[in-house]
Amino acid sequence: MKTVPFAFDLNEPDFIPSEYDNHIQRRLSAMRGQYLDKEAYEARLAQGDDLLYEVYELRRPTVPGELLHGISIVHPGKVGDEYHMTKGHFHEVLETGEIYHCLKGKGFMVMETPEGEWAVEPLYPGRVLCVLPRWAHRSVNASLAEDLVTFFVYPGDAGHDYGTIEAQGFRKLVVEKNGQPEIVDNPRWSPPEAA
Ligand code: PAN
Ligand code: ZN
Repeated sequence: MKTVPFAFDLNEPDFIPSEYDNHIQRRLSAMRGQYLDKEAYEARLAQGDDLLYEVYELRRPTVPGELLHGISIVHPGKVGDEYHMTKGHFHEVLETGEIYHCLKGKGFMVMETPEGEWAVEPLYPGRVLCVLPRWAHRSVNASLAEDLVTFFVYPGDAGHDYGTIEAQGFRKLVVEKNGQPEIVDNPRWSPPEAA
């Protein structure tokens, strides 16, 4: 980790940072239980454990005041009707937000609060998205041809809570219908008081 101000390049066409501390690769097997169509998931996994998305992190100390940042790349594809997506999470320190800047591709950020409020925002090159504190977030690549590439930055002490989302998924799913992305209800989801 650097102790003096630093800069790096996001080289086109892939936007892989010229420097990074950590490279996370999430494969299909890491997404068990996240896609609604379990049969389609198992059938695809039987064909191979494909790489679905990658994160290049510039690490910083996990303390307030630091800014963690990096690049998230969701590769194109579907499991059943659902587009490739990140696991999604709440921040462990719920009152921390995040900024995303879309650099390439076409997709959506699916968001929700612990109280069940939801929002889905389109992502396209040049678009900047502010995920407010308390909002869980998942990026979805709605192109079947191109990577979805975003730059993100969030507080050093935010941490990640994946378990809450793993339990029943997000309230909304992004699926392909007649060749177009559509936002639909997740039948596995139930309101917080009934959960
Ligand atoms: C991002 C995400 C990244 C991968 O850095 O961590 O896009 O998504 P998952 O962490 O949900 O697998 C972020 O939101 N950090 O807080
Ligand atoms: Zn986050």
